[in-house]
Amino acid sequence: MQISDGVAVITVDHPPVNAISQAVRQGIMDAVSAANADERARRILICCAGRTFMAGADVSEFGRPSLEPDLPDVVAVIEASDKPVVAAIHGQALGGGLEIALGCHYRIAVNGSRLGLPEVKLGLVPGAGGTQRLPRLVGAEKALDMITSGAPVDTDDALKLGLIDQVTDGDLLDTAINYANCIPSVVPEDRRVSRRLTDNLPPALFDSWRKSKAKGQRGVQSVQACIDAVEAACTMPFEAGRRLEREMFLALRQSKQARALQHIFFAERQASRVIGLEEAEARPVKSVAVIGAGTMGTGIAMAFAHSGFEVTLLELSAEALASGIDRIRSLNAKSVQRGRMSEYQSEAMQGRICTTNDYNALGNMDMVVEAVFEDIEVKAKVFQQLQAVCKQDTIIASNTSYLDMNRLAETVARPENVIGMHFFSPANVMKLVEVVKTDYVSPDVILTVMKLLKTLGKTGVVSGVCHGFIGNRMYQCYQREAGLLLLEGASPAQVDQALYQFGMAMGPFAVADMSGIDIGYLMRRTLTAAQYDERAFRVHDRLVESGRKGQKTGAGFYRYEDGAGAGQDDTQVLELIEQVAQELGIERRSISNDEIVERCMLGLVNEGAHILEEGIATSAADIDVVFVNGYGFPRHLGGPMYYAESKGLDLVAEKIHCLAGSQGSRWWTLAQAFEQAAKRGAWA
Ligand code: 3H9
Repeated sequence: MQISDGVAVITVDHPPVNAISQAVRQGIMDAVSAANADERARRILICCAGRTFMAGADVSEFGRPSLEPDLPDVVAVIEASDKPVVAAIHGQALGGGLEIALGCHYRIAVNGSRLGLPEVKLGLVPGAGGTQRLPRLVGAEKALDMITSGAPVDTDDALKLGLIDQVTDGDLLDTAINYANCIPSVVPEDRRVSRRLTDNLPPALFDSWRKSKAKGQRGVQSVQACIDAVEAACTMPFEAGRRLEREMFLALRQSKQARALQHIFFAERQASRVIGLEEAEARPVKSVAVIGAGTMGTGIAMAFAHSGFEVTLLELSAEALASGIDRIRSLNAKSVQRGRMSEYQSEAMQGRICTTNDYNALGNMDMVVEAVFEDIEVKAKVFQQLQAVCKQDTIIASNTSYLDMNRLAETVARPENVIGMHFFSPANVMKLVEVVKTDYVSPDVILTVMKLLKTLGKTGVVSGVCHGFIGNRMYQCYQREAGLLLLEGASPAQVDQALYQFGMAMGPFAVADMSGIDIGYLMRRTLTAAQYDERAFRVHDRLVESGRKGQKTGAGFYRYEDGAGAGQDDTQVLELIEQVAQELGIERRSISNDEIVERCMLGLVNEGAHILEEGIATSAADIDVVFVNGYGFPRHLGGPMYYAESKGLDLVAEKIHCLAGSQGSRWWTLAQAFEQAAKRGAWA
């Protein structure tokens, strides 16, 4: 603590994000007491060193016994301070960080800071008074929105809501000290937020939030607990509400869901720290081009432009280019309509995308991402044209979902500049990108791409080269089991429902209809019989061959009437399934939903273990990140590998042995990595 111009400045300095560890809690508590006792100080300021205000409680402490002082007590000491306390916020004030700021009597923030209570995303309720103080400051409905979504607000909104008192573009410390010297020297009663009254909202309103969140954040316990806690703020005195919040926090902290969500939180961060890049140096990327104005190309161009990059979109056909630009305009218009973007942001973003049909315009590009048709010959031709015009060190990335990136890299003179980037559709929305590491790629290129993805707000996961990389290779095994279950007696609706109830965003047949069954059909034409189980996909293939390609043709596994999004069961499909089962001599039987979920999960996990053994994925946690961010796997179950570990790897391995007995060993051989992990009880 330092005294500056009559203000006791308490600076938290705990890199990288000032997470509120035991030492930080103790330090703040002691410093507030010392400042109150120090005659030189008339006011107190809490600020942070480094890149951000406190980003929350130290999540790595959650698995261990609690250490005093507890955060709620620290916040109570701040709020009870006789001398006025000002929080000076920059970067992010999240979770416990915002709760500390709510305990302060005044809040000032640097323009562009973000404030929020993201605990729900970690399977928790805010545990240091956030659910009780926020409704008293910004109103119960806004608090419900912020706490159940976990989404932060920016300084414009925070000011409008009364969450902060002032925004500054200047030097935070100077401005905050001046501000502190202008506030009353005695804390006005309503500046202690816990003393304020809350809104008197009707119970029906909380019930309607419960219902709507039960749909939107299906199966996530912490969301419902957050609503209960905010309701308590509206119906109970502060102290009773705070005690209830604390009980909920402590109970949820032990929950399986919280552990799974925290696993994914750390796994996502670990995925970006790629082993072997310690000596690498990232190349500067200022100019970017995207080849191909189809759905993927335009989505990728939007992702770059959205993050402030100037993008050149190349397409040879004027017609395709025009329709690509139309697509960008209409997607932006929808975002503006939904309030996700302002008119101004949309215009500015579109203004950053320029178009060309001439490869010579790409001479100065630092990076080019090709997103043309998924065919190695077509892509190789694009690579030839690129190497003729690009600089020596231009990074050439290929957006591919399964092609052999080593072969593609071999088609150019500088394969060290070539990398795979498997974006997921829609590429401007989906966070996951598999970064495909060829045998030739330079570590500098991998590092550059991983850093770039972070700038784009994406989660990159490095994958080795194999057909389908991590995600699609595993997903094919999941689809295989779903396909076989149809033949053995289930219907598409039963399989989809069982997996939806398990928590998947959509069932595999609804997904196939949505993305087009013909995509998998064309991809399978590139495989040999040994690479997949033809039986499992025979119904898919027959549907495509009869013109039923999914939603786009009005029929696939389901029938879609008048363009309706939700499909209807179709007796023709059920008959086709029975016919194919008969052809293959598969006897149909009654199948339980539990068996459906188990078979599909085992299919995923068994392949995941082979992928680990072959070194295609660096860790089981990386696989989890792929499935949670790219395939609609429920985040609160932590990803397929974590899910298997939580069930007991020895039990899961035993089930795979049993399946090898009943289904044959072709797809059910246990990887050695699995045998070893089962003995350890953990993947690593
Ligand atoms: C809470 O507050 C509970 C309270 O209500 C009640 C308590 C009683 N703890 O993401 P980055 C690490 S719950 C520990 O790459 P960015 C992270 O692992 C908490 N470590 O940076 C990484 O380590 P490494 C509520 C944390 O700039 C490094 O910091 N708060 C924590 O892209 C850099 O992280 C949250 O949920 C933490 N709380 O993003 C906020 N946070 O370098 C969680 C980060 O070894 N954090 N680390 O891999 C975030 O959302 C982002 O980290 C943030 C910075 C936006 C802050």
